[in-house]
Amino acid sequence: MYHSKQNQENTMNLEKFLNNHRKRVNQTLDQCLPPENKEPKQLHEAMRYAVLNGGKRLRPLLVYAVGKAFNLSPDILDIPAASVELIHAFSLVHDDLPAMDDDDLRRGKPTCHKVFGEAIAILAGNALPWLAIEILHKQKTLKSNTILDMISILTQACGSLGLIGGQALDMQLTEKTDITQLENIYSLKTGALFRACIQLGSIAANIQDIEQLKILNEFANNIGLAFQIQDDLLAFKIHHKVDKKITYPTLVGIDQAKTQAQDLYKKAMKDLENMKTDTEILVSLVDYIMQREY
Ligand code: GRG
Repeated sequence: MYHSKQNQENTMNLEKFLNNHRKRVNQTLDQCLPPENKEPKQLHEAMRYAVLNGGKRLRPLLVYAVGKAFNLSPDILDIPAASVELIHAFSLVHDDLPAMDDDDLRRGKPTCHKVFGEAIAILAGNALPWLAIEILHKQKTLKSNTILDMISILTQACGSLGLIGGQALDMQLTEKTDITQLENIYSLKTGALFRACIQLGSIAANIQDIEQLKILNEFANNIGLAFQIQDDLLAFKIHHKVDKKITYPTLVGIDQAKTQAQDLYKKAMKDLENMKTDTEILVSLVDYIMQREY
């Protein structure tokens, strides 16, 4: 009885959190992206299309959820949360290009290059991380040192030792790739941005406790890897076949991949139990991410 009432309450709290914070980040993104009627109009239209065409906003939600665990007011995190989403949007635009995954659809709509052509899509993707840095630099709420740290976190997460490097390694995958190598690629291509989200939240809250920061980093590693394995599994479910590409399920089989994703999510939950703060929303968010169907 108590448990079901508690679960109901947690679900309501999560729903409220998702709605409020998605609205916040969408508004911030809308405000910080250049308007479509400003030259170069087509480029700006493509940037806005790539960012504002839906998306679950999981990375910004993670930033806000970490902030909430440390009692931070969300307005402090609007710009950091938006900046990480801009980088994510860049990675998706480029990932969809013919030279990469060559996808026609993203979030159920034609990909950026299908609508605007390859050249504009490349430029729109290129412009987004620069905008992320610019909005962080311009914002007035956080201290300059905090902003510099945030810029450093994002540039590292984005660069050749982060998601771009992970993508480069991903393109060199062969049948000889083993699971350790694949996990390393996932840790860069997907995990780097998840780690950045957690770091943005904890830096904004000025958390110095090394133990707590270590736990949060471990938490980010666990959900980052679990999320990418789940993404592989969802791609399999949608296409009813294991992709030609080497992914987690192609290396270990569907059942083993499912077990591994579940184990990682459980580890992430355990990490949260070891935090000294109120992680209720983070727990519910992990639960929500675990159950996602797209
Ligand atoms: C600079 C040429 C060049 C490439 C950029 C493309 C790239 C580097 C990195 C790709 C990273 C990538 C696409 C990783 C996959 C991560 C992933 C599972 C994305 C889907 O995330 P969701 O489900 O998407 O959060 P939504 O649509 O909800 O935002």
